[in-house]
Amino acid sequence: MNKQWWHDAVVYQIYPRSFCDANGDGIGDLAGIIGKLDYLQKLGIDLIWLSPVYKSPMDDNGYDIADYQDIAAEFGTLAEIERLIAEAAKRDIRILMDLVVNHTSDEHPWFLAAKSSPNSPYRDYYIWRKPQADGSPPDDQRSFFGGSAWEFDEASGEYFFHLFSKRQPDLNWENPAVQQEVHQMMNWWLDKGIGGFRMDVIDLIGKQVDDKILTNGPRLHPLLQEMHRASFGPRNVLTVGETWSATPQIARMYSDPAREELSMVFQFEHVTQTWDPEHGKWKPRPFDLVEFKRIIAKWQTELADSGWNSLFWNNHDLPRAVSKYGDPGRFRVESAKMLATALHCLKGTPYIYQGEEIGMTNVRFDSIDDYQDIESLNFYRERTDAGVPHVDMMEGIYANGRDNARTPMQWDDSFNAGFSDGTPWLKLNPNYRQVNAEAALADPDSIFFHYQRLISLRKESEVMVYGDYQQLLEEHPQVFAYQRRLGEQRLLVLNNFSAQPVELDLPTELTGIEGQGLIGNYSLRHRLDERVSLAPYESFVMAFSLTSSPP
Ligand code: ISL
Ligand code: CA
Repeated sequence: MNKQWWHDAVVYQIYPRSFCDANGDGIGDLAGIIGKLDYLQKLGIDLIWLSPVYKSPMDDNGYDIADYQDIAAEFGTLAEIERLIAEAAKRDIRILMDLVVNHTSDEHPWFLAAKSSPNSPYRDYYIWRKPQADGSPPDDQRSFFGGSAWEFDEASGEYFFHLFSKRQPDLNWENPAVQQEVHQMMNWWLDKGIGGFRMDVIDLIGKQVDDKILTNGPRLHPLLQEMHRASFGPRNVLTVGETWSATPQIARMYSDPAREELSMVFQFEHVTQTWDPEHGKWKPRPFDLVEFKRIIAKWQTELADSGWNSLFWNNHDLPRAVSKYGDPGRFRVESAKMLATALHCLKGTPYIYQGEEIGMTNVRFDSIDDYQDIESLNFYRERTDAGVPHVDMMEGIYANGRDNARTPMQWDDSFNAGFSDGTPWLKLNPNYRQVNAEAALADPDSIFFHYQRLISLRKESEVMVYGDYQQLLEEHPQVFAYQRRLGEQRLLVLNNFSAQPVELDLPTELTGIEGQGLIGNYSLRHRLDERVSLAPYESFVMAFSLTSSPP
């Protein structure tokens, strides 16, 4: 495998609205992020994925872009993002911009022009279709945010297509002018010295609406190859696509370097595993560790030789890792560290979502009025109108609503957790008095320093970056165990995913092994006996070499 600089990199995702508010208007901003770069440098990360900061009416918190080459006033200015790029570079941190090009905002000048007249050269930048004979939408395609994917435009008597909110019209990627505009815009950002792009719902750009093909359309990979050629290809940056529909085979198409598409993609199989197969995220089902292990093993082995994995527990759309997969109560600290170890020792590029490094948890607000997320609010309205009881909807929102990830970052135990001097745009999680960055930095044994150690291990350990993956104890209902192997080098990673202690009989080839304890959330282990006992959520990593420690 050809080595790439991002193979041993760790990415930290910032949701700017919720990170740090420097001017007291209740909304996080670029100046706030710049003020926290020393904190991120201390953590040791290499890149920041910045969720969108572009000019936007904020119908979907910036995932509705009105100008790709300007910054929303509430976040700052172009001069400030240039300062962020430069200040980050001083600390060896690069910025990944969020590329949202499946759709724009309905306030983007392209859409305003498109809407102004069917003869506008911009009309064909979007997807317009005539109504059916009875005036109804062209088909029954639903939007991911509820309701029809078709919105009627009175002036022209046609419908336009939107897979997200009706204020996020989908771009028409079959139009070469759209492709060129996007490539130019990407180059404009690349010229500013950014580290690459995270590509929002990129698997949708090859859609063919008349044939009801949305994801993985026939033009998807050619479009990405064209994008690679026309923009980032020669720049040596990191590109990661958000691809809900990827199978390992498809992920190899995106990320096999020989195909010249992307560095890697986010796959979501382990996420949707916890959703109801029929009703989706609003009807969660319990986490099944054995199934989870099967999914991870599949991705680890199928992308072993060509392609590259990205590794994540959570992001700005998903619930907090420790609430979903660990124990947000009694074993919050232990389980947060265990989850970190389990993920960071896999092969791929790890992503940390802001607050994960201090073990932030999901939130439970009583009233729907305390929620802001368009997806949660639309679904709440739609389903309660259809008779679903309030309490049932709230259970779905508590488990999987996007605002879980978006409550303000908890910096300290002072007013508003040090996030803002004003009124935060979204209420805080009340646990900020205990769970905050200041407390974490004051405690050498904190989750923060556990992440710091995992990140620095990645820089030191070749087997952690390039070793192959070998699943152990496949059917064990509580323990996630695996080995990484590179030449004679081995990493053994054991994680108890439960609040119950476990007595483990290791495979004979592992018993009696002596090595070096690299990290642990209870203690370091340098030797394995026949039986290994793991405390609640205990996890440890041992490095050994086949030559120095014959079985
Ligand atoms: O989590 C989701 C699946 O139900 C959706 O909330 C989400 O819309 C989907 O993951 C796609 O996400 C991306 O595109 C959206 C934006 O709202 C998300 O924040 C973004 O990550 C539209 O741009
Ligand atoms: Ca602000």
